[in-house]
Amino acid sequence: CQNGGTCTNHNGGYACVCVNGWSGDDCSKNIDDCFTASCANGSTCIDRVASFSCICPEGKAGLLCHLDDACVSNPCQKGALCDTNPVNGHYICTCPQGHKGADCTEDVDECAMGNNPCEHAGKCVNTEGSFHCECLKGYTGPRCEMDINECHSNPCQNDATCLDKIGGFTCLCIRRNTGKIASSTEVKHKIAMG
Ligand SMILES: [Ca+2]
Ligand SMILES: [Ca+2]
Repeated sequence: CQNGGTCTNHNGGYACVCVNGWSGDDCSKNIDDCFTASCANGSTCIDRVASFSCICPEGKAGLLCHLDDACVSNPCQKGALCDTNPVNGHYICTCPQGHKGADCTEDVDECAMGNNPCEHAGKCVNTEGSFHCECLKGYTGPRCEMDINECHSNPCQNDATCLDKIGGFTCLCIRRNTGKIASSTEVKHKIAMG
């Protein structure tokens, strides 16, 4: 007996008791479930073991393709994905980032979600479908995540070493007479003192 059928001994032979979905003397015949299936007109029936599937034509949905596909009217906005509920034919929108709501028409206020998405105390500004950050002096990047390198333009003169700070820089000058390192503020101070 094939496909999980139960074999029973008989006088001079055997009999198979088949599990659901199979038939024949040795249970090798897959019952054509499409024969009695109720796939709606225009759909294609696929026979399985003790079951069947209906492949729906464009515009139809549901297990039996008997429902109108609500996604046909493009109810999901802003480039959202539309799926059809197989039980009731209603649409389900999967919204892209930045939008929410049943039809994805509502803006997500990223600035009101708790944690500030902008780093280093940058100011979060909500926009339709997105947001942006206004960074404090010295920071840049979409999330103010980068410390601007103010030494990048080589602002220090006479081979002094530039020390990047937040929103500024300091020049470390080697004083020729002592060999000691002085910072730019110290140098300015000395100049002011004469
Ligand atoms: Ca937004
Ligand atoms: Ca800096």
